[in-house]
Amino acid sequence: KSYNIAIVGPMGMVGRKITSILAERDFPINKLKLLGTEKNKGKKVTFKERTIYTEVAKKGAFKDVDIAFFCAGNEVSKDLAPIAIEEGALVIDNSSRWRMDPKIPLVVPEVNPEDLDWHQGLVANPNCSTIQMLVVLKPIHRRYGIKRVVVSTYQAVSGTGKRAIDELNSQVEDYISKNRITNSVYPYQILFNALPHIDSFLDTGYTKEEMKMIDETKKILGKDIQVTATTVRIPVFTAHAESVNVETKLPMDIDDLTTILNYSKGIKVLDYPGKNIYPIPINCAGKDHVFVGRIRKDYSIENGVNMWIVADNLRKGAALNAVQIAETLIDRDLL
Ligand code: 11C
Repeated sequence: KSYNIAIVGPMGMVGRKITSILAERDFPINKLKLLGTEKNKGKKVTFKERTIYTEVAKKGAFKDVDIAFFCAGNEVSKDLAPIAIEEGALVIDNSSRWRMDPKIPLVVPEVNPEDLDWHQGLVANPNCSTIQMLVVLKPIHRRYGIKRVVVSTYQAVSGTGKRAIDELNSQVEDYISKNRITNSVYPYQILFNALPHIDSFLDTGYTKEEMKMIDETKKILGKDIQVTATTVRIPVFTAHAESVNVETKLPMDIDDLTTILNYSKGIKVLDYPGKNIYPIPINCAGKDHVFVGRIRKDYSIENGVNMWIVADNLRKGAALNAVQIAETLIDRDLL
């Protein structure tokens, strides 16, 4: 069987990635509709030797669509996703608009595929930094029971979008040409810097990105798990890195834990520190796995482990996870 697929926001970074991942994975597609803004109407996109022209995302466009990937931001998801559902499409939404709605499943296929069973027409894709952490936390939680997680992130500029990639590139050029370095996307120069500031600040002093990691982890893994987060932007183009400290209920043997992670779906352990082998963003960009290394006992508490988790934020953190949600829905006969 093959499906009619729509991508809402096809010219953005995640939209383009979804198109290429659908082709790479030979997703069973009958018709692919690329639905963008009025301004981008008629843009030519090549998909598996076919030429597709972008159309406008609007009411009526979803009548022949089985699965619609939304990656055009919160406003578009808020306004258009309910229309798409009404017209018969199953929506997989990359925005944060519907994630915390208790009636909406928030899914990482390796972690909670069973939550797809209660979908009512829309499945939400979690935030990129949450997805990669949860792929690693799930097998730990299943075996040892997680009490608390302390995470600090080192996030790539592509998480902000194309403008931020351009800004880092132009700061590199300005530095080399000895020009004055200017910034507009971030409040400070990002080149040679680290900004403890992703998304906007709330009255509590936390950022929205930090709260996404906390709230989404609780929704997916369990509300009893305590989570605290500090999210930081660094001058890397692709792949987010995370230092994660986990406290468990049961004692962990580090070798056993490493074996469990090695055999878990979607994870690759890279952990030979004596040989300088550990995950780094440059090597993880463009890959599908979540990479974990620097796995070591936390001697400051009874049952604790520290680790370093890296994954491509545009692939597993966004487009790939969304496509895997679609594949899992098909496997579980939930369309
Ligand atoms: C970043 N995590 O790296 C953000 C991007 O809620 O899907 C993704 C925001 C989201 O800036």
